[in-house]
Amino acid sequence: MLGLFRMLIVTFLSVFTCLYASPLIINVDGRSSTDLHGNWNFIIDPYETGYYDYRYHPSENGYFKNRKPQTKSDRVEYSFDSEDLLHVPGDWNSQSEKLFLYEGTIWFKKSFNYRKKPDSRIFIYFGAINYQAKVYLNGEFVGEHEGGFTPFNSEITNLIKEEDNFLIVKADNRRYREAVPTLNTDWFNYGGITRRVLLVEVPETFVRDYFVQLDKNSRNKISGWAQLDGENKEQKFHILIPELKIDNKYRTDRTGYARFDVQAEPELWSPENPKLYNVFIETESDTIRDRIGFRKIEVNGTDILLNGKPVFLRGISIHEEAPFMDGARAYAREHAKILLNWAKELNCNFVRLAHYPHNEYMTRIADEIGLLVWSEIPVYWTILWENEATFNNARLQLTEMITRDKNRASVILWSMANETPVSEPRLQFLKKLADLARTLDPTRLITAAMERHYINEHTLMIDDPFGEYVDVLGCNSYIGWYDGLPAKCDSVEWKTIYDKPLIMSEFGAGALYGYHGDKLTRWTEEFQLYVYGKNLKMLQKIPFIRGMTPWILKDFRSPRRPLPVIQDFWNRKGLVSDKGQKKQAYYLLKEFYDEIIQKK
Ligand code: GCB
Repeated sequence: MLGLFRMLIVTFLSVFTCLYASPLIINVDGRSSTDLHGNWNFIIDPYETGYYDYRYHPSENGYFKNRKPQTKSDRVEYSFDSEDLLHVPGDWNSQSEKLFLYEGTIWFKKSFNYRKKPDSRIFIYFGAINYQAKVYLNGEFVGEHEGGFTPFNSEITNLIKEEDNFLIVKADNRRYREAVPTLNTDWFNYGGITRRVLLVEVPETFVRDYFVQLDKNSRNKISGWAQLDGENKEQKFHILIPELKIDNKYRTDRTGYARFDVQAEPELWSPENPKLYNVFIETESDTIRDRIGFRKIEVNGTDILLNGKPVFLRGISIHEEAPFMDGARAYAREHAKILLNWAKELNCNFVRLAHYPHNEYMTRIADEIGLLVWSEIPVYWTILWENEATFNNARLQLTEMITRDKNRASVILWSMANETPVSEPRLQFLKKLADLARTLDPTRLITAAMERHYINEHTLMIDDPFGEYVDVLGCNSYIGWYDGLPAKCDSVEWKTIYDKPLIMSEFGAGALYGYHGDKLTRWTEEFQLYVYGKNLKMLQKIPFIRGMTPWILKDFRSPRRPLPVIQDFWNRKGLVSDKGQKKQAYYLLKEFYDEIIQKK
């Protein structure tokens, strides 16, 4: 019955969400694939001339046809064959000065040859394109997607040739009011094919998706499901975990779906012991391997329990920007490694991946090196709560985030929103998202970064009505930066109406690395240090606090931050500068976290 219910939901979601793309394939690392990385041709198209005709109707002969003059008299007013190239994956803003602030459409083209096995199927997979994408192969439309931070794929089995394929992608990063995020954010709107592009080759019937996690209610049981895709849906399959001597046999139903429960006593995953197991799902036609950790996350009153024991989340917030690149969207495994190792060095056991789903490299590496993860969707600030298309888009991004990362032990929290103003339509919107998240993944906790308000001069109250629907309260607060001076922290008391744990999901202050002065001179490292010192003292007095993710690991680009010399379009709240230099507050937080570790 449950299986049927789930199937109906998944079918509904995939029809609804993937109207113009195929249902998402997970664990692309575990499959046979070829990347299309390298230099791509491109055309900048601010008026979308390559898409609309002069009556603003979609044109049948857009740039995706890649037409070439056949005779010397032919008129073709575009060409991909310029010397200018853009590297994929990568944002365009950081690759060309003239594209630095560009928001609009760019057409990309890549030519390739590909020899596929006779009976296999081929999908074109994009890790992310910001923000809207249309994809064409050999002149034919194959899929489209909206949302800048989640993957999608389209089947191209019947279109791909052995030679002279041309893949054309229209990427459009214009911001608009109904979008998720909406027009105003505090991060840089990097455009383009920002994550990897793969040709994924799978057998005719393959394991498209699966969920393999420790059962919510038992430590000795691994529960989950698998979903096949293809003609031959009813198959025998095995779950194999060789290290645990598990080889259990099951059978999928006529929809290709099967649930399973496996009795097992795995060594539990934790930041101190990030144990991962090889897990194989082997069907009659396909075998997929993943590296999966097993752990339990739950709440009890104001405690967060990891594997049954209370845990304090020593965290830091991170934007997905490449270190040492003068502002660029991170796209490589190496970038993820550097960012997460900085967090490790800071004595963190937890990271908040703000304000959108990060590259899969981040959650994979977090699994490997032992960092707990808060993952969120860009439902940020002033979303249009009453607009159906906006809700559908948020729902799609949430679904894709959970679909991709639901087997990562590191991920413990799905966050629904950041600093969204309280209202009834917003409450309904977020409630529906939280319900969906729990349906898609009953094993993890739900949170959101909420606001708080003063009930008198010295008392801050967390009573956001959405607090009722989360497992863990998140709260952003900037006492000493936007709210008074640092000493104000001494007199502030925190209260909540909820019996739930709190993660202080943001606090911080801007400082230019190397700029010094006394502790009351804004933008100095000393001022930032002072803000941290006072906040850390205040936070220790909150009886229900169980974690924090100060804002933020590294300075990041933001068009909201124009102050010359100091900001120059950088948000300077990083503990590490854009060039990787550590500011004074970095060491204070590191020491603070070390003391927590020592006290354990
Ligand atoms: C916030 C936002 C974050 C901003 C930060 C700031 O509350 O959640 O996205 O970047 O403040 O620096 O003002």
